[in-house]
Amino acid sequence: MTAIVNEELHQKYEQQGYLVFPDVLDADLMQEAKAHVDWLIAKNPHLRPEQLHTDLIYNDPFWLRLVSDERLLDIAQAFIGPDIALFASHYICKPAFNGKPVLWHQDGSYWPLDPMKVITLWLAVDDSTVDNGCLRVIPGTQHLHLQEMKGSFEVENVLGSEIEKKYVDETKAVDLVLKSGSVSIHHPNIIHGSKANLSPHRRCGVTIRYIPTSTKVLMEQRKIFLMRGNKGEVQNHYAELPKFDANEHMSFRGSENFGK
Ligand SMILES: O=C(O)CCC(=O)C(=O)O
Repeated sequence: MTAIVNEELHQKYEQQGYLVFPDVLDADLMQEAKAHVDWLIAKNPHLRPEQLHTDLIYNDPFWLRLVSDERLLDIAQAFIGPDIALFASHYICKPAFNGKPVLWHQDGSYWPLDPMKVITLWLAVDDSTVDNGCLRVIPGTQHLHLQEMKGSFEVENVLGSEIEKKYVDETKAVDLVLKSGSVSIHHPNIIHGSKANLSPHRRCGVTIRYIPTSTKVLMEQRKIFLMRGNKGEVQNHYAELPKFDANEHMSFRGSENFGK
């Protein structure tokens, strides 16, 4: 379903710093995404499933096919305009019974972007519920300036850092309960996180960070992908799409033609 982003939704995003778009991607594609997560986990036994991070995307046609989906780009375009690059993407897959929490943080504090124009789409791969550790946001905190995140290791957690507790009023937190294939978006300054997964159900979501190509990535070694529109004037480093190789990559619908 193509999401319609009207003026009312834009205003809501301005006020809350997040939005939810139900049923964006179809069940067939989500089946492929689930198979992809299983494939990635099997291929990377040295990584925790919460840590299937951006480094892996450069040689992964299915991952790139997923984040280039026009339905996702249409949502991104409504917030950052028609010239779109992918800056980062990360599967945060919390296994049943011992999935780690993500402590409260602001994304923008970790990112070398100038200006900090970026939209995160969070795509539910599995159904994401209160029990299995869905994403939680504190509406309105997108108006807080970016703070320095502090190292935090008291409890095992995905990022190893968090925002100082004085900025967090957990009583205002909203749980983003999403069915597989649904999407939430959030602002780079909003305070958000998620609890541990102690339930018998896996909770996997993929973060997708899109920037307008007018945003400069201040990190020499980071290559980004042009997803839609033009590269424009700003000198960023662009990666080519990998060509599908059946010996190396996960097969998916249309994979034979990917990158050709
Ligand atoms: O998936 C999660 O639980 C946390 C995601 C997150 O922190 C993000 O999208 O920035």
